[in-house]
Amino acid sequence: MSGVPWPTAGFRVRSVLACTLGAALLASSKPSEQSRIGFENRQEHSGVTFVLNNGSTDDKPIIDSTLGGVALLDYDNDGYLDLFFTNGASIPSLNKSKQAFSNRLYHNNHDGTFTDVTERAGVAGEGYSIGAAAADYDNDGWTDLYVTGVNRNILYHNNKDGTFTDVTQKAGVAGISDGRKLWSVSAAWIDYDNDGLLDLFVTNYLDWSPENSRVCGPPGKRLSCPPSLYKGEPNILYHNNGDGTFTDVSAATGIAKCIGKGMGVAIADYDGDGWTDIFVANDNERNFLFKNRRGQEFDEVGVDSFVAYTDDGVPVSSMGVDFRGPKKFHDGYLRIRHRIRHLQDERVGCGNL
Ligand SMILES: [Ca+2]
Ligand SMILES: [Ca+2]
Ligand SMILES: [Ca+2]
Ligand SMILES: [Ca+2]
Repeated sequence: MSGVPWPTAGFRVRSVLACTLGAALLASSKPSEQSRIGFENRQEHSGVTFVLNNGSTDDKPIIDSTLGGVALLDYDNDGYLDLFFTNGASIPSLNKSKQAFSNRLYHNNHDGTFTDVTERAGVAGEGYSIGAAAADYDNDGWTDLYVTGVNRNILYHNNKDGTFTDVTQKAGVAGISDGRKLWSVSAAWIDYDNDGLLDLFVTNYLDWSPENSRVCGPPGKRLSCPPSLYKGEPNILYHNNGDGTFTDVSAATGIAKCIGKGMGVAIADYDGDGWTDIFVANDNERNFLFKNRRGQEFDEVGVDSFVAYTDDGVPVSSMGVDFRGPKKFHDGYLRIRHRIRHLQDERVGCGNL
């Protein structure tokens, strides 16, 4: 697309690249006002030296293909977004046994450069980290940080002085369900009950451990095994109690009964009823759309809303997700209504994937 001369080739662009429909229409209607957005790779001189290290081994365990995560947050309230990266760990120990596995926080210097402040901030992390989500969960005006991972989830409280404190245990958001740490991938801060306090939704992926790790392909030519070889997991919803602690309300709200292979999560009030809903992108399983019932419980309505499957009626390897353009979503899923309808009689309930 970058080589297309836009005003003269606008029609061709629209024909080939449906994803750029809006931009192409703009180009054809107001060619003189079109904008060109260009990007320049400035990493080399930015001071951002982070290198992702998945700690993979010759057996290619499936965890090595699911990181890493990044969060943009203004942790020091100077008006400039700072950068946080998650990183892997040794396998099979799942420990950050060397600095190359450290998560990293970079302070934005306001001049296009960044300074690594990980050690001072105290956010190098533990375990095999995957994702991150930043928000001010205690409404003190300073953005806090939640890190997901295979064997360790961490909630960092912002101390307002450039440092963070690991408050995971006190807060009760370790990602443990029925005494077992689930492999967490993504997280979203959401005030699902409209009480003014951000609650925490965590997606969980596969029932993987170093002990049950499968191998695929011949020795010396191992490939990452497909997720179908592992059981899925329930997601977790934590209610913010307002005193620095959270309560796991996954069962009480109906979230826990839906077993999937959760990767990405997006939140929005898609039906405009004033209660924020949750979409979970499941890897090679049907996606979940959790409709919020007035902050009390959730109904999983993915199939009924035509967002569980593709327009071919099959699940795909859903990973990243975002809400955008309600009219576009509506039109798109109306088109697939008839293809999905036949599945409704056969569909399985949550917990039976
Ligand atoms: Ca900042
Ligand atoms: Ca805070
Ligand atoms: Ca809340
Ligand atoms: Ca809603």
